Amino acid sequence: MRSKGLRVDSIGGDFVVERVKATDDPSSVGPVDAIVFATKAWQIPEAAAKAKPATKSEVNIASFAFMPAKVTAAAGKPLTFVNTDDTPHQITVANGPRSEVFLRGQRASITLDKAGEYSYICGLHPSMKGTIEVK
Ligand SMILES: [Cu+2]
Repeated sequence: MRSKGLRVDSIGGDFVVERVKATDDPSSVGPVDAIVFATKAWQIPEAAAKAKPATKSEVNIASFAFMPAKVTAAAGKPLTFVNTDDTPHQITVANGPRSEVFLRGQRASITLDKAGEYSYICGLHPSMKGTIEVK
């Protein structure tokens, strides 16, 4: 698949998806349009454990974007942001808290105490936008 793409034979018409990201590490995939999850039967328990959704609230920052752009957090619990960019970032909630500036590989957390929907930006790059729904 990495070299030839993914050929799909379909009654709606055959096609080839030319750019396919094939990996054995689901955590490295990031946001995608669709996932084909293929594994050998005896590897199901191991593969399923790797594909488990994250249980804690965490937002990744990569290529000047928050992923996911909209996240749900629990009231009163810290929401953590992980910077994977080479650039520093700073979480700035509209009419709310602001994180310290944090660098590549660093984490920053903010805590929102009241339920509601909050918009936030990067204080250093205001075009970076995200939404936090606090429940
Ligand atoms: Cu930034």
